[in-house]
Amino acid sequence: MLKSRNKTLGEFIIENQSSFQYSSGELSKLINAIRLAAKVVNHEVNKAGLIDILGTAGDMNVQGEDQQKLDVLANEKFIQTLKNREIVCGIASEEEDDFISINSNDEQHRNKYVVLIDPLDGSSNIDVNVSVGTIFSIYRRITPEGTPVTLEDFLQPGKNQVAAGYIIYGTSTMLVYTTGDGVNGFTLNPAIGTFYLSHPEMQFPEAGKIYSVNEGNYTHFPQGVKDYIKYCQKEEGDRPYTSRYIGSLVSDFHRNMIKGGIYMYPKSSTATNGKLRLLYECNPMALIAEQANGKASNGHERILDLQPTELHERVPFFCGSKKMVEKAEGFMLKKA
Ligand code: AHM
Ligand code: MG
Repeated sequence: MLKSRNKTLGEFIIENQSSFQYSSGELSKLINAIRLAAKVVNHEVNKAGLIDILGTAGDMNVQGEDQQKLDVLANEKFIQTLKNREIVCGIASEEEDDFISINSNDEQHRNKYVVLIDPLDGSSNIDVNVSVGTIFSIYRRITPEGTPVTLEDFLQPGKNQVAAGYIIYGTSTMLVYTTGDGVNGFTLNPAIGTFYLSHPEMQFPEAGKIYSVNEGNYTHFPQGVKDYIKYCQKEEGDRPYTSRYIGSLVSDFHRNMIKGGIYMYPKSSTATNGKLRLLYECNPMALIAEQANGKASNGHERILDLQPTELHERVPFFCGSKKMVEKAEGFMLKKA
């Protein structure tokens, strides 16, 4: 038996396949495809600093190919990998206006899963060498297998997710995911291109001392949010809390899960539903949060209970250590 700390992601997927309720191997293949695309995108992200040397977006590279923006490239890599392996019946992406239906007439390849993805979140951080991430969410389709997917297959409440995860391209590259049985984190050893289980059974501390919000928007926030921020800053008990905001959801979430904290992207007078997208940003992070003993809310309701109505809809987002999210909700209940 391998020591858990030496386990590779590949070994972990095989070992845990049978514990998954619909175990047919399909979900394992899907996670494997995401693992592969993650390595490809990681390679591209690591070259970002060389863009002026290798050519900027719109330029031709030495092979005579067009240079692409990294978020466009990441989108293509994930979609290509998932399509080529014939393991999903549909894909929705932040980078695509509409969902992509993948039809296969082959009986063997009548796939049940749809994937929703934000291929490169926080991409405005790339130019300044700050961590970015990929977020993914997986559902079983609702419509019958063998027929083309419809919008209904994608507009499922987050509680129906069978798996969700993120990749963080940071000081090291990590893949963190859940299939509904806890959250595990794997770190890439770039020398040999293998992910190792480095963070087994990740858990949000019950309470924390970090709040993450874009305070530049403070004057536009609802009164309840302003009051909660003032509470975080007040000199009392274990406060003031520390303010940390990278502006890259995956990185802010990851730090808060390890150290204890709350991430907030509230609605404001200039953005009535906030900024983040329900289907491929908030839902997957909410599932991971709940599986890691944290909490995710739109300020009043559980994110995972919300019935989506549009592919790219936005939602206010409060996510992190359970006690902190509950406290923030308390302030919003008093003053919406
Ligand atoms: P993006 O999908 O365009 O990258 O936007 C999502 C990102 C999140 O990662 C981050 O938390 C947030 O936008 C930052 O927004 P702001 O600059 O408004 O604070
Ligand atoms: Mg995004």
